Amino acid sequence: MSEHVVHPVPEEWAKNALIDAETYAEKYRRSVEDPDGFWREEAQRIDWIKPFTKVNESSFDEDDFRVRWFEDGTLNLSANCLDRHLPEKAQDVAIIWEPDDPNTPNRIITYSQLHADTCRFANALKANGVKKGDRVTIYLPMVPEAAVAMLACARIGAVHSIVFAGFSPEALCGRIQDCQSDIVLTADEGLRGGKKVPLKANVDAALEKVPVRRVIVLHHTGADVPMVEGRDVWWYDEIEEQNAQCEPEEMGAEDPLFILYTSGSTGKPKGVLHTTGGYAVWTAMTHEYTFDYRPNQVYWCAADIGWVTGHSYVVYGPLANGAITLMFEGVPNYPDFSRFWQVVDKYQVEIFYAAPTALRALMREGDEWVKKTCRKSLRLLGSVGEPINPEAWEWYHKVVGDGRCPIVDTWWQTETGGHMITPLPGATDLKPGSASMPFFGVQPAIVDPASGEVLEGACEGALIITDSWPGQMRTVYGDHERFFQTYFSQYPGSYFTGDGCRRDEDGYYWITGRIDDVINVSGHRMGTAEIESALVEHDKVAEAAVVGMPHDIKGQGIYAYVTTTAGTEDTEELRQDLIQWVRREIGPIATPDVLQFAPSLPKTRSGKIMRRILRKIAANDTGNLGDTSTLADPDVVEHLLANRPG
Ligand code: 6R9
Repeated sequence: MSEHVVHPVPEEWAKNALIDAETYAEKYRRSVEDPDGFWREEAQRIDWIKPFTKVNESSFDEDDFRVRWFEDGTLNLSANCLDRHLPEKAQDVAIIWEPDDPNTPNRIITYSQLHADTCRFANALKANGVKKGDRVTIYLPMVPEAAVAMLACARIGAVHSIVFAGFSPEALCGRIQDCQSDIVLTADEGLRGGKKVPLKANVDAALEKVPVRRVIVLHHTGADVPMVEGRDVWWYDEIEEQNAQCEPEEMGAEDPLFILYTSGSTGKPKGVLHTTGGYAVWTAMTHEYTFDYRPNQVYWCAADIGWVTGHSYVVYGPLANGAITLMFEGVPNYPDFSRFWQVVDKYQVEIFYAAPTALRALMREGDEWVKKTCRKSLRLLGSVGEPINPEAWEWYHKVVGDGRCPIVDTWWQTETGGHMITPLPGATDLKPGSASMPFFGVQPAIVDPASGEVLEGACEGALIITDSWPGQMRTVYGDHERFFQTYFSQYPGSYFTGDGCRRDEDGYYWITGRIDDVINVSGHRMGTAEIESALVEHDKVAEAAVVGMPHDIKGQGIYAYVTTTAGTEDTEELRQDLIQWVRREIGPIATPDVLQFAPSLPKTRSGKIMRRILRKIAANDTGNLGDTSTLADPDVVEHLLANRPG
C-alpha cells in the first residue's frame, strides 16, 4: 500500500527551511491554543493603514452566523503587492511573462513598472466611471494585463469577477448578470497552444443578453474585431493619458476584494466572495510557508488566473511577498511535450506548482520529453486541484524532480482562499497521495456522513473544518442564506468541504474526492446539475442525468445519460449534436466524454434518480450494483448496461 511509502524530509531542507518539524508542531499548537495572539503576530506581514484591534469574530452557529477577521483594520492590497516593495526592490522582477509561442518576445516586468501600469489602469477605470464597490468582470487571457486589471481594481476598491477565458458566452453572460457588473475587460483574442480564442466575439455574444455600459478591449493578437460605438474602447487608448500615480483607496478589512464563481452540487455557479484583510494575510502566509519562498527565487504557478489558484498563487500571495511570479500563457504540450521543462530551464525556476492532470498527460508521453531538459534549478514541486495518484506523484518526484525535490500536495478550495491541508517541505515527511497535515490555524475533523458524529483516530468520512481561518469566503454574492445552507447546515457548527477524506494512524489526511454532486475534471470543478440543465435546454431532451466517471488523464470524465423527447430518434448525429451543445453552452471543459441515450433513468418509487447506480454503470463497475431493491423498474438498469457505449 502506498500509505506505507514515506519520503522523509531531505536533510538540507530540515536544516534550512523556514519551518522545520519542531517549528511546525509548536506554531500549529499555538495557532489553535492561542489563536488571538498567533494571528495578531502573523497579520503583521501585511501593511495596515489603520491597525486592527479585533482578530477573529466569526461564528459558525446559525443564530450568530458570520465570518469576520481583523474587522476594524484598514489596508489596501494593491499597495501591499506593489507600493511597499518600491523602496527596496523597484527594479526587481515582479512578473515574468512567457508567451504561448516560444518565439514571441517574452516580457519581464519590474515592481516599479507593475506599479505604474496598475496606477495608470486604475485611473483609467476611474475615468470610465468605476467606483469603490462596483463589480468589474474580467475575461482576459493569461497576460500581465490580467494581473494589472486585478491590482487596479483592488487599488480603487472595485470588486473583480474573473471569468475563465475558456467559458462560453452563455456562462459569461450568467456571471455578468449575477453580480450586476456594467463593465467588462477583455482582449481581442486569447492564444493557447497556437489556437486562437475569440474573446471579444464571445463578449459580444454574451452582451446581446445582458448589456453593459463599457467594454475595455486589450490589443493582444491584433485580430480585427468589431467595436461597438459608445460602448467599446481600446485599453491602450484609455491608459495613454493617465497618470502613473494613483492613491490607493483605504479599504476596510472586510470590504470585498473579489467574486469568483464556482460550481456547487445544486443550481447555478455560486459567486464566492472574498474580502481584503484576511485573504491578504492567508495568501501571503501560505505562499511563504508552503513554498518556503525566499527573496529572488523564481516561482511558477501554472494555473490560469480564471481559477482561484491563479488569484491566490499567481497574483496576490506571491506579489504580497515581493516574489518573482512567472505567468505562462500557453499549454504543457505546445510546441511539444517538453514545454514546461523548457520554461523551467529558461528562467531557472526554483518552485513549480501545477495540477495532476497536466502531469498525468505528460507522464503518458514518456520520460524523454522531461529528460532532455536540465531542471537543475528546481528545488520544490507543488500539486493542486485534485487528488494526485501515487503513480503520478512518484513520476513527478523521480523524473521531473530527479528525486531531489519535495512535493507539496496542497488541498484547498475556492472557498478557503488558500492552502488548508498541505505538507511544509522542511517539516513534513511525505506520503505520495496524501495532502498530509493541516496548515496553521486549520482545524479539520472527519465525520460519519450519515450520523454527523466526529470520528477519532484512523478513520474515513466527510471532511469538515471546525473553526474559521482568515482566508475563508465571507458569503455567496447576493445570497447569504445560500452560503449558510451550502456549507454550514449539514454539520452544525462546522464548515462542510464537500470532500471525502481518510485519516491514517499517523494523522495524515488523504482526500478521497468530492462526495457531493460536484465532479472534478482535470482539476476543474463542474456541477453535474449545471451540465444537466444545459442538456435539458435542448429541445430534443426530456431528461438528463450526469455523473463523473474514472478517467486516466483528467481524473474524472463526464458521463451523461439523456432521455430524449417522445418521437425523437436517438441517432449518432443527435448524440454528437448534444455533446457539442453542452460544449457551446458552458465551455470546452464541460464537454461530455460519454453520452448515452437512456429511454428511461433508474429511479426510486418516489421518482428520485439513483445516481449511485448511474455512477457504477459509468465506471463499468457493474459486478456490484449494490441495493437495487428500491428501483421502480429494475429493467431500466439492464437496458442501460446492455447499451453502454464503447
Ligand atoms: C484549489 C482548487 C476544490 C476541490 C476540492 C477537492 C479538489 C483541490 C486537492 C483536491 C485532493 C488536493 N482538490 N486540491 N483534492 N487533493 N491537493 O482546486 O479549488 O477549484 O474550488 O476545487 O478540488 O475536491 O474540494 P477548486
